[in-house]
Amino acid sequence: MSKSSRLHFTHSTVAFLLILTGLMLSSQSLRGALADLRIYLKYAHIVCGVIFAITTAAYIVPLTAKWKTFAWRTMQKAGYILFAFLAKGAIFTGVLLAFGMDIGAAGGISVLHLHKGLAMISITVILYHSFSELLNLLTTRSGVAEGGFQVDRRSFIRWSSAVAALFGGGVIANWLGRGGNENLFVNKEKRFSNCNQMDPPPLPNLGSVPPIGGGYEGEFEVFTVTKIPCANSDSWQFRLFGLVDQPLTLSWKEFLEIPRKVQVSDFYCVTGWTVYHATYEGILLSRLIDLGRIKSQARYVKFYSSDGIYTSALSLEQAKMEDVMVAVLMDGEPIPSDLGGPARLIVPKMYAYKGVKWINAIEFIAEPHDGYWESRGYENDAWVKGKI
Ligand SMILES: Nc1nc2c(c(=O)[nH]1)N[C@H]1C(S)=C(S)[C@@H](COP(=O)(O)O)O[C@H]1N2
Ligand SMILES: [Mo]
Repeated sequence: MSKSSRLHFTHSTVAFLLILTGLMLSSQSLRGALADLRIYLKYAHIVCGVIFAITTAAYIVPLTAKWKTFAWRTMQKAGYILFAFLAKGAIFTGVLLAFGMDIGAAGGISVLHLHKGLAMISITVILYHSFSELLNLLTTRSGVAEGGFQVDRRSFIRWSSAVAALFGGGVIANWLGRGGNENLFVNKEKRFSNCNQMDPPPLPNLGSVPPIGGGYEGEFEVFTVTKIPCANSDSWQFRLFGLVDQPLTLSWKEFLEIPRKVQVSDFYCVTGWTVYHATYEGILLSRLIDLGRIKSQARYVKFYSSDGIYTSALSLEQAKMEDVMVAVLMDGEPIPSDLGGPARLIVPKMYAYKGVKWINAIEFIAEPHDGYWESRGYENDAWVKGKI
């Protein structure tokens, strides 16, 4: 193998692995199934990204040399420029993601959405490039591509492969979109499903309607590792148990009688998307802790979800932070089941994997507990860091 074809081989293999691990990380339908692998997939994706960046840079010298000597067709040059642009963007956003950095509420678009958008266009370009090169190779080898008539035929093949590539890119984008309810770009019109039947609904306090935060910006991705559970006010319960004087079980009605607070906070997912200034109304966790009348041995608070699988935990000190709450309303409306309603935990200073959706129980414990993602490599102290 020549030096240049070795480079091309490495570059394309790495690009393939990059796309594969990227798709596995962003697929919603595989989120639960791949949970144990997630942290390794993430590292593999980053390592591939670094090699991809190096091999992309390694193209600069041979390409500039070729650029001068060959009378390249404009389209070909445009193709290289486009790909270089996309690669640079994908690498830059990838670096931001790898270091957990955020670009701020720039039109509500998160780094992750930019990264995915660039990746989608790159995949289309790569598919087109591979298709046309492959067909080119096949047709020249069998000798059909020479001669006047065949030139038409070749351009026909090129065009049809372009269409096929676009179609393939579309299918992939659609697959990702459907599986995850994810949008590449902001979609304010989006409505979330709500299968909860809660009677009465929580009455918003002053500040919730109209939301003092002015309504959230950005886009939630509906994340779950299980089927979305649906709640009914007749059977819904909230339990406080563990190291307490007296375990407590609250009905929906009793739960709604506890005073609530309204606050505005940002919502950070560790994978790189953010929702800005959502107005939450909920019961402060410190209030629930007081209600629980905990024993002195209690050092940690463990949270349960009605999905029966997901848990997380905070130290007692963290749980008592003034903005940690079990929210029932967001921007003045009941939190839909898609987003963790009827009640979900909100821990604004930490990544959202602490924000247990469909929360239905709190246990006071003496030893730390590794929750669902924490036992799969995520940090227990999930402080949001690296905000630019
Ligand atoms: N029960 C439950 N809670 C959960 C999760 C989950 O899969 N199940 N995912 C967590 C993660 S990683 C994030 S980013 C947020 C996503 O919240 P959303 O689906 O409302 O956007 O919920 C968190 N709480
Ligand atoms: Mo997350």
